[in-house]
Amino acid sequence: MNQPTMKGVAAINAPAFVQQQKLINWVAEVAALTKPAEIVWCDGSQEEYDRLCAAMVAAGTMKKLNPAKRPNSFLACSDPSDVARVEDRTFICSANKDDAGPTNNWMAPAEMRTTLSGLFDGCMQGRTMYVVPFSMGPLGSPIAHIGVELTDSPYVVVNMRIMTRMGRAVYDVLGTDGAFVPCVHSVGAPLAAGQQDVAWPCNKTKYIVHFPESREIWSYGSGYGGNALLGKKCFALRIASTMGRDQGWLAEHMLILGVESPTGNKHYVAAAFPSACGKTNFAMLIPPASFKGWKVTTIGDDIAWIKPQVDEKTGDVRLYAINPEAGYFGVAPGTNEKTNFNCMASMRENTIFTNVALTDDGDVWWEGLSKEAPAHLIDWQGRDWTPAIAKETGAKAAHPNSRFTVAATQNPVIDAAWDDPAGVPISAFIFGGRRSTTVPLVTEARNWVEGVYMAATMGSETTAAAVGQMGVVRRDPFAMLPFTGYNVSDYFQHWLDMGKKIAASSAQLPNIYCVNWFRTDADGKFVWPGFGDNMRVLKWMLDRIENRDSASSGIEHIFGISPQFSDLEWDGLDFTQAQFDTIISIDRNAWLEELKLHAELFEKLQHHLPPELDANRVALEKGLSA
Ligand code: SAT
Ligand code: MN
Repeated sequence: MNQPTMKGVAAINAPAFVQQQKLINWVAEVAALTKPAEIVWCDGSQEEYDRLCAAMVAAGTMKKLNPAKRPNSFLACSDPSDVARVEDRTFICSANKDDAGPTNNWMAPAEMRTTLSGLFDGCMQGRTMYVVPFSMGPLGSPIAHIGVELTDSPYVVVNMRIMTRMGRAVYDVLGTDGAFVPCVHSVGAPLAAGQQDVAWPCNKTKYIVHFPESREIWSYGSGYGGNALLGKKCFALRIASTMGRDQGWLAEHMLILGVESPTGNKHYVAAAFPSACGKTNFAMLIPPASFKGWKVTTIGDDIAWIKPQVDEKTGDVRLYAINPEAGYFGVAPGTNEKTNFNCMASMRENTIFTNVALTDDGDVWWEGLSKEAPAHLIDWQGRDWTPAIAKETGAKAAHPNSRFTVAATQNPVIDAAWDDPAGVPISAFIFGGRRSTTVPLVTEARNWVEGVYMAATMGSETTAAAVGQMGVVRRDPFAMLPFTGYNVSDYFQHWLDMGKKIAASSAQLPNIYCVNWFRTDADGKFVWPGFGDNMRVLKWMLDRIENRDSASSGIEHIFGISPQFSDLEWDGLDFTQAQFDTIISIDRNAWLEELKLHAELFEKLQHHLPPELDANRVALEKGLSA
C-alpha cells in the first residue's frame, strides 16, 4: 500500500483499541482522498449514540419525538430526491462482465475506480468522517463476517449501531490481522468554509458500487437505507453472495422464523420475498386465537446467511442460518396494532423513524397506522397535512417507503436462539412474490430442482422500496434480482450444487415452497386475509415436514403439491371452499402465458443457465399443453 499523504488531516490518531495497522492505513488513505475536517473512531457506546442524535437534532436532520409518547425516539426526514434504493445506479464491478451477469449494471473496475477517485476527491470536506466497525452476525460466530464503514453521515452511524453489532468489541475480533470488508460512504456534499449545511445532505449523482473480487463497497450521493447502511444489501447480500459462492454457503434475502407446535415440535424456516412484501410481518406473525399453543418467533426479518455444517456423528450436512443483522429497517405504512402487533411493540421506544409524518403532540403517524387520520399532521416533507388536503391532492403524510429502525432485542417474540453463533437448522425454504393472479396460495416442490425452478422464476409486482414504476410484474429470482453480486445463472447453479452436496450426505434436504398471499378478486380486493392467518399455511407446511412420506395432506398437480380445502385448519376464520378455489386454482391459459415469461427470462439468462432448469420449464409446458 502506498504511504498516504495526509492533506487535510493532521494525523491518523487511532485509539489504542484499534490494533490493526492495515485498517489504520486504509482509513488514512480514504481520509487523504476525501479530506474530512475530522475523523471520529466510533466505539458504539450509548453515550456516542446520544451525542450524535443530539447533534443531528441541533442541525435539523432529526426531530426528537415527545418522550412521553415515544421515549428516546427520533424522526428524520430525507431530501425528497433521496427516498429509496437506486437500482439503476447500483454497479457490480467484477473483472469480467460475464461475472456480473445480465441482471446487474456492470462497469470495468479500472474505469469505475477512475470515476470514484474523481467523485470522492474532497467529498468529505468540512465534514466528519466516522469510522464504523461492525459485525454481520453474532460477534465471533463462524458464520459471521466483519465490515468497517467510513461515512460522513451521522445518520448512518446511529442507524448502523441499531442494525449491526457495532463498536469497540469488533476491534477485538479483528485483532491485528483479521479480515474485514472495507465500505466507503459519502453523501457527496462537501462543505466550504463557513457554508451552512442542509438538513439532509445528498447529491443528485449517485453510485452504489461493489467490487466483488476485492470485496469492497463504495457508495456516493445517497444517505438513505440500503444505499447508505452498507452492512445491509451491499455487504450482507451483494458481497456476501459472492463470498458464499466462493466458500460454499448462501447469503439470501430471507427472513428466518421459528415455529413451534403445542406439543413442542420446533422448526425453523427461511422465507424470501421481494422488498416491502411483508417479510417483517411474516417474521413476527401472531397465530390466530384458534391456534392455541402455537408459537412463532423471529430470528431475522430480511437477510439470512446459511452455511452447511457437518454433523460429526452422522456425517449428515444440514443448513444452519444466522441473521447477520441486529435490527429491523422496516416499512412503516400499513403497520398497525392489528397487522403487526409485535412490530408496533418493538417500536414503542428507542426508534429512529425516517420519512413518516409528525403529529401535533410530537409522535409519528403513517398511512394505515389508524383507521382515521389525525386532523392535522406535518408530512414527511415538512408541509401541513390534513385529511382534506390529502383528499384533494392525494398527498401522502408518510412516504410509501418510510421506515423505522429498531433493535431486534425490542421484538417481544425474538427467538431465544437469535443471537446463537451456531445458527439454527433450516427445515424449509419459502419463496413468495406479490402476484394478483396466476400463482396459487401455496405449492410444495417435489424435489430440489423443482424448488430451485420455482424460486428462479419468481415474479412480483414492484413496490416503493426501489425507485421506479410501481406495480408492474418483474421477474425477481429468489427475491434477489437487485442483490445477487454475481451472474444470477451461476447463482442458480450454486443453489443446485448446495442441494447435491446435502443429498450426497444422505441428509434430508429442506422442503421448498412457493407462496402467494396477494391474489385478488374481480374487484381487485385481496382474497386471502394474510398476516396472522398465514399461520394456516405454515401449519400445513409443518405437517408436511413432519410427515414427509405420508401422502395424507395435499394433492399433487403439475407444479407440485398443494393443500386441498380440507387440509388447512379453518377454525376461527370464515373462508369458503369457493374462496379457497379462487386462490389455489391453476388457470391453464394464464400459466401458458406465464411460462412464456419464464422462457423469456431464461433466454436472457442463457449464459451458464443450468440445463436442469430449462428442462423443467419444457416439461411444464408439455404438461400444460397436453
Ligand atoms: O432500503 S433497503 O434496501 O435497506 C430496504 C429494502 O429495500 O428492503
Ligand atoms: Mn429487504
